[in-house]
Amino acid sequence: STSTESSVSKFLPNPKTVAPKAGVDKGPIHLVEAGLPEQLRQLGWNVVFDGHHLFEEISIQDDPPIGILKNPRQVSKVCEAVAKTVGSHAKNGQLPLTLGGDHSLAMGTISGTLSQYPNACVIWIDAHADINTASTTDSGNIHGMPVSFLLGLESTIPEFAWVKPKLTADRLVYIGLRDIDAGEKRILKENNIKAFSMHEVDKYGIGKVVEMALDHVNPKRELPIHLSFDVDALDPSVAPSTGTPVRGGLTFREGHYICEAIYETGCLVSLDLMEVNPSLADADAVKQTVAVGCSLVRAALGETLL
Ligand code: 4U7
Ligand code: MN
Ligand code: MN
Ligand code: MN
Repeated sequence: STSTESSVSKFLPNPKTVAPKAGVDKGPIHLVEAGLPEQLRQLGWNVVFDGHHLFEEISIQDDPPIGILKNPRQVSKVCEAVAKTVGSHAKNGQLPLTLGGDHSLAMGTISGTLSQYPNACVIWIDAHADINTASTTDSGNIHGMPVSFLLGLESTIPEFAWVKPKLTADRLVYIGLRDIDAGEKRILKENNIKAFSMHEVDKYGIGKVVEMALDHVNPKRELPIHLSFDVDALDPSVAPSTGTPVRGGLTFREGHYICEAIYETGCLVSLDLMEVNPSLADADAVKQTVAVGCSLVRAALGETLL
């Protein structure tokens, strides 16, 4: 086996109540049932599968909106639990793999990663910037907001006071953006956040874009990396079963190249695969999306073509 033998992966879905469109909670179950744990064992990983976290014990019945934010207490509590779980696995020297579920979970996973690796950088692969604040969001969907909480741009909501913003703008980079709200564009500019949209992917090619992204957040290739991969970064023809598809996305190979190149740095310490939603498409589309999701995770965890 490779350098991965003493590492461990784990899997966490999130509850239905967090998903603005029902069904995103079923994504993780499909990925596991497609054989992802066994596929990672084949790559030489010692996989510890915690089981599916349904968070029934922290299910909140009465969770009225705060402003227009949907399910705020439930999302907050689940993310806090995820932060603890991810943090404790990281502390044990394990590499936490979190399968979502919606991308608000990254508030938890990245908080957990930063608790063990305070100098970690975040590579965020997405069609969206997920950096709305309570005052800029039009949808009230918290999966469009996690980055603003992690950066401390949104600190007005007491229910989310547990999020200790430890991420700095210079340790965050995006690849794949193509659907950014006006308020988000302003936030990206004001905070000088580096982003490679699909325009840059077309212009420079994915190899150069990943190199530039790494040069920005991790110039010496020595800092720990948290990779948060929203499957909607891929083109909808490649990954159709997701809640907020946007045309003009990454190809199958571009998505995989990102994962392979980050694995090659040897710096990956934590990995999210988010927004697989099996309820939103026909059976073939679900199968295709689940297969590509498993394949991306394998690529990030060391599967090579040769
Ligand atoms: B995802 C959006 F308005 N920006 O805030 C919003 F376009 O995790 C989309 O990237 C957010 O899938 C998408 O609701 C969140 C919208
Ligand atoms: Mn996202
Ligand atoms: Mn997205
Ligand atoms: Mn989405």
